[in-house]
Amino acid sequence: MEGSKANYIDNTNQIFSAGLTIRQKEPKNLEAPFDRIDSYLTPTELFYIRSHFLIPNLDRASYKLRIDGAVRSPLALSYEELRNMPSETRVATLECAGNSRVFLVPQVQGAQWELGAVSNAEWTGVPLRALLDRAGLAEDACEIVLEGADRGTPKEEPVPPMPISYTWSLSRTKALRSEVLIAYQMNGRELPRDHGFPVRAIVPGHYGMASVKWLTGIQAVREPFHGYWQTTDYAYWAMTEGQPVRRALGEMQLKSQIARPRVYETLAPNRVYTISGAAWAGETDVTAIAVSTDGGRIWTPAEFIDPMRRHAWRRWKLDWLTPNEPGQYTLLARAMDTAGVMQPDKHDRNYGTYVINHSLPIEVFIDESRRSQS
Ligand SMILES: Nc1nc2c(c(=O)[nH]1)N[C@H]1C(S)=C(S)[C@@H](COP(=O)(O)O)O[C@H]1N2
Ligand SMILES: [Mo]
Repeated sequence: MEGSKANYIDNTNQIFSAGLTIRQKEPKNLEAPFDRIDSYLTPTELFYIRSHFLIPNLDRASYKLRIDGAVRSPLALSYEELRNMPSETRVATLECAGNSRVFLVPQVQGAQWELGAVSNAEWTGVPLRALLDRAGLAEDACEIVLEGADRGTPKEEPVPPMPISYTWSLSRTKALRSEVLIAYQMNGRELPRDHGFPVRAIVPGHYGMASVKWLTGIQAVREPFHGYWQTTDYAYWAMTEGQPVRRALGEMQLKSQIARPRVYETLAPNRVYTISGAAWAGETDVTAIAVSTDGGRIWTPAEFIDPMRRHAWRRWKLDWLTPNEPGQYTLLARAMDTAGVMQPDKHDRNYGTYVINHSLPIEVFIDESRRSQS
């Protein structure tokens, strides 16, 4: 295999984990080491993996992508045909809606993600819009249902009456936006099996559940789609006219996370320590980060490492002269977007066990015994 990453990914396209944390062995749910975000793009072998069923084994030669439903000319594309269409490459951050769940008190059900169910990569593929144009999307199609090849019976009540595939629908508006890709490459190489080989959707700005892996079907529908994943699983209580209504999750909410120091790290007193992290948002841009080292009383602006780029995270840093006084200190980071909206300081319970985008407290210890170390 070509390239310097050949030692991580072999020719069967399986990732040899180099630093991912197992949250669930089967199906495969692995967390990225968020404290190691030294590069803007997360190396493919360190990108988090979130799967609901066993990973399907698709092969390029027999692969077909169906585009049907409310379209004038349904079609089925082979891998080669898809590869021969004009492609685009763009950077997008994926965050699982359950990222940071371990910070919820009291503890809730679900994978106990810490900070690493988020990663950033460069994706190459065909805009979904080009495929819908080619098939002739009907005027009255309101949603586009993306279907993956993985199947099974979910365990959460209410359990569907038969095995189901992983599906997610996008509004017509989002599906036609230029950023939505039907991707076959990640960081300049073929998609690894764990990340959707041979083809997946990438829905920048939305939580990860919309970026359907092992994509085999694209179906335009004339009625809103109410599949299991977006009603029972990834849904929340929205308020419309004073009434709570159940809605599918969508846009990622504004969030910053501290990567270093790590939770409960011990640091030397009276020494400059560079606090660093990353921040992202869904359909808006992150314009400022403030950091507190005293549990939220005083806030200091941090400096961005990466430029502002819609749908991609921005790493940031701040030099902190650690206190002379040993003890426990609580670090917080708070992002602000273009509209001046600030990251919340509490989890919104209407999101249940998802959308944990409040400022997460990182407790560290200033340790006297580290004073003498150089
Ligand atoms: N077919 C299929 N697509 C899927 C999933 C899945 O289980 N099956 N998981 C979704 C969820 S919840 C997330 S967060 C992202 C994770 O993508 P990754 O594993 O490449 O990080 O994939 C999404 N796409
Ligand atoms: Mo997710």
